[in-house]
Amino acid sequence: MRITTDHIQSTNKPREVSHAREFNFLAENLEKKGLDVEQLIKKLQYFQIAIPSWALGTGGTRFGRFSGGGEPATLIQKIQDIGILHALNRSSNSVSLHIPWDIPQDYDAILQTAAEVEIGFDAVNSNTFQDQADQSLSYKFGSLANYDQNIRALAIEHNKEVIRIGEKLGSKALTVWLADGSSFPGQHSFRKALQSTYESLQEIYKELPSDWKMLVEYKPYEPYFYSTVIQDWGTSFLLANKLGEKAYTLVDLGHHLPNTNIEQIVATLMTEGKLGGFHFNDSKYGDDDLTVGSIKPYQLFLIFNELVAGFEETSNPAPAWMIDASHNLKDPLEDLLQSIEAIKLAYAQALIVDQNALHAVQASHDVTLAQEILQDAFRTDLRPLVREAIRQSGGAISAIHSYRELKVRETLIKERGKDSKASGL
Ligand code: LRH
Ligand code: MN
Repeated sequence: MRITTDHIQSTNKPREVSHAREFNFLAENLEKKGLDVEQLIKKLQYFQIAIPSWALGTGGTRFGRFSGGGEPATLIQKIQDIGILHALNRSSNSVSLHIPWDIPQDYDAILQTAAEVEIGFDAVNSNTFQDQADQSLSYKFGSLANYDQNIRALAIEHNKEVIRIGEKLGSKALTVWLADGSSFPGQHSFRKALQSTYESLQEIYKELPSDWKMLVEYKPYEPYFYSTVIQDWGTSFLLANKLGEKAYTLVDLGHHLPNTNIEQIVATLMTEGKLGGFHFNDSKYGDDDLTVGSIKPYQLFLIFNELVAGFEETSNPAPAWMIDASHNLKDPLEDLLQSIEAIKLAYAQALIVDQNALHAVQASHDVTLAQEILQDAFRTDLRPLVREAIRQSGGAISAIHSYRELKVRETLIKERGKDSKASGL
């Protein structure tokens, strides 16, 4: 199914008057505060979020998976589905592939389909947390950290293969998330596992093209439940520093122990110029991979407040903006549309924070006014601004409503059947 401009215009029509009234009222108030609404709109339009190729089908847990039908069974269909998202919200112009879940078969067809729906290729992800059917050696006890040099070599070669695949698609970054760890005290040597991981990453780093980045993703636990080699931002940062200037830390919002101050981690990494990217999602307990902003929208705002200030005050390069979620209950495309809107809203709220006023009250220890400045931005309903930025880009005023009124899922089920399954989590 292709979403056309006619589709967008027909579903926008009944909303244009109420949207224009809401937007004009908001724009007037923002200009009264000295904000440049046109510039805000440009920044929001420029902000694009990559869609994970592994989250276009229904996700599940060990307790079950309840598929919704019409899922993309091929990489071509996945790119077409991302094309549907991008046509609706003009905010998701790239895909982040996971290898081998999404090994391109026909590069020309993939690149042609992607070009037709204006989709590019963001970071490619390696996978040494699962054994492939024809794999001779197992990653059961680790990959880049494995005691067995042959298993480490196999995992290193896989990461080099993923870089080669990414190069053919125009990707510029490799994301390395290692499940490697232990589930029982004494199972492995923490120091040996870290040293082996570093040496293995060095081998992969040597293979990186000059204009590529390596994004080192950390996670405290799962699938191992006693230790993870790259368990926290400090370990990822340590490795990225030792590896070199092309290596950075990737922050997956779900990869933090309860009550971790993630916005402070973001600020620290930006101070060091080592914040490489995000996997946006939300969570209540563990790595729940829920819809972005569905549980902790204030934390998401505080993270973007550090990002906006950090862009002004540090030389950290623009990070990779990616979603990493799993859709166990919602229609995957609706879930992604909601996540993207939540990310753009948090960015918009951070853009209207008066950073100079905030610095002034911080310097004068006026703690009360500091909170007033932040919460005034957080409590300003900026949805009309985000919608206007999308509308001016040719997108839907309300992506979710247009998605439903255009009966996209029903059409995909007709085209692909109720039982088509997407590869991935
Ligand atoms: C690990 C993770 C990682 C991906 C996987 C799909 O929990 O966040 O980013 O490789 O999910
Ligand atoms: Mn992730």
